[in-house]
Amino acid sequence: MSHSCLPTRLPCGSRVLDLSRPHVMGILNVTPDSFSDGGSYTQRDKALRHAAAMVEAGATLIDVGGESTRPGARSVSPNEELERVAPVVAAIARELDVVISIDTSTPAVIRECGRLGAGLINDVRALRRDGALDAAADSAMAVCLMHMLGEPGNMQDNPSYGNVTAEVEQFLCERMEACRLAGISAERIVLDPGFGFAKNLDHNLVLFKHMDELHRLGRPLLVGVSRKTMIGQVLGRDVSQRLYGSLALAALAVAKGARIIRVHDVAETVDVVRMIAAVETAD
Ligand code: PT1
Repeated sequence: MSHSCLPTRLPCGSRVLDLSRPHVMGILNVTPDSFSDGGSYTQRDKALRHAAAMVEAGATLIDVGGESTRPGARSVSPNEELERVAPVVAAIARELDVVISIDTSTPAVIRECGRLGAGLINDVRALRRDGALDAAADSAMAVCLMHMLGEPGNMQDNPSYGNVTAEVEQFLCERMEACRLAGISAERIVLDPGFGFAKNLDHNLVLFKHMDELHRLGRPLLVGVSRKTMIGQVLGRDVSQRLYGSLALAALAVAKGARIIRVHDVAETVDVVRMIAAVETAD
């Protein structure tokens, strides 16, 4: 299926995302640093101001994450995760005109954030945790199903594929079927190849090149490559020097039909995406 015949309307709780054009999702991490003030007013206010700046810069989704899922990250308890993200989700829902995405695999977090006004469940585990399918089915939120094998703690230990694109497609197809059986309609689903999740550099590059094949599944694609190791490996750049590499991949992902691009550098990516959209909608 070519991406030109993909659905253009994604229901996200009480909001609808118009996918006839590509969107930029801004990353909002609410994982406390070493000077931990998790759950404090300062942390909440800082997160809200960062979210507001990203919306001002053109982000139409904000992805709120309270558990790091980068390679090697450790997991946090559901209560700790909820204490971090719930106040931030509530504040964004109150103050900003934006779809709130919640980067979580935890059923209690899915349920509470849905109640607080979140519009999309962004689950790197594709609703495989116990109770996650039911929590999603009981909500009206959209769902992003991402490909990963194993857990963030061990996923980069020698990942191996015969045909990475075919295996990612098969996995996503199976998770869509699990959603269907749980009562989550296909109209709510977005798919993500999961760059940097259980994939080495070659896997990431081949999968990126062929990601348009995933459109056979009939659902919009979300892509997250911002500042990732694959860019550092190709360019020999430290994480602070990966903006141009990230923008190149954002442009290429949109050219291949991806509809949501998850990034740290919102203003820069919005220019890239708007320029491509202007050309693609010309006639
Ligand atoms: C992603 C994603 C995500 N990435 C979605 N959610 C992260 N839907 C968190 C590295 O190689 O791509 N899609 N949530 C961040 N995870 C990583 C993974 C960060 C790998 C960095 C790397 O550097």
